[in-house]
Amino acid sequence: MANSKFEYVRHFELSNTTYLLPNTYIIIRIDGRSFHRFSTLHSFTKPNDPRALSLMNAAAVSVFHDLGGEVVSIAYGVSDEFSFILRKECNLFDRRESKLVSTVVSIFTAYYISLWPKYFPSQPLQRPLPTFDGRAEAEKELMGTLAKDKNEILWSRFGINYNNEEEMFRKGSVVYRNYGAVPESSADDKTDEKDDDSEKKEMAAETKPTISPAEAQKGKSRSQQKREAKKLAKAEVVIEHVDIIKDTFWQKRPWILHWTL
Ligand code: DGT
Ligand code: MG
Ligand code: MG
Ligand code: MG
Ligand code: MG
Repeated sequence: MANSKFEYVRHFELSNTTYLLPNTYIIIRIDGRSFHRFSTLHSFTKPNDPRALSLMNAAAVSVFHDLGGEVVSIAYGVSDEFSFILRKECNLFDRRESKLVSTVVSIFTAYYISLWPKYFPSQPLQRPLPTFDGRAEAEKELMGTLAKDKNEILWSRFGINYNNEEEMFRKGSVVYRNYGAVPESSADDKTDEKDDDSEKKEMAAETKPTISPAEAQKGKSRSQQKREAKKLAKAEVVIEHVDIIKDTFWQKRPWILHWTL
């Protein structure tokens, strides 16, 4: 093709590669393809099927393990969607968007299918098999984005009758590496038994991190920081159903946003 009249084709191939902005969080959002149909076909309970959500969570945990501890910082899931936040410093695939998105979607789908019988022992997987789409966004600030997502999902998509539902249904699922041994579903994260209006207002407000990266690392030498980051990369991956909008979630887990590799 070189030096031929078709050489112009190369131009389009090259311009196809997007490198995501360095030193920003990468958010990879995956979403079940035609899950309206898929959920009916597999008799998911309405509106929330604990088996289906637990399977989503398990597939998300598998993404953490498959990619290793230095890639995904935190993930948030609800319904047929999961958002994976990659660490700012992540340099996997030179931050090429298509490689990152296709890899996460592929890992997630593979585990969703292979783990299916564990969560749906009496419900064989039917065709069309489950598939997911994916897209990437690069974000300077993380918390506002998650707040927006959650706000949108909870209020505009599902309505407001969520105060009486199970934690997993109301709050979605958050997946992260538990470096700091935060007590499971700690009380502060749960104190949100408010009326719909005040909660709605709170969710609409953009939350800002209350600990700066400098503060979180205060008094630590570079080598100490590196040691901690290494330990963090091996820490256990946990699933919680807690409020991620409030500052307390982030204050108690400063390593999620602030620890650098
Ligand atoms: P898409 O994403 O454009 O390919 O199309 P859908 O059909 O996946 O639409 P989407 O993602 O906006 O909505 C998710 C669908 O999945 C929605 O119809 C509800 C269904 N779904 C998700 N989780 C559950 C569940 O736990 N139980 C039931 N019954 N349905 C669920
Ligand atoms: Mg969709
Ligand atoms: Mg979908
Ligand atoms: Mg969806
Ligand atoms: Mg290859």
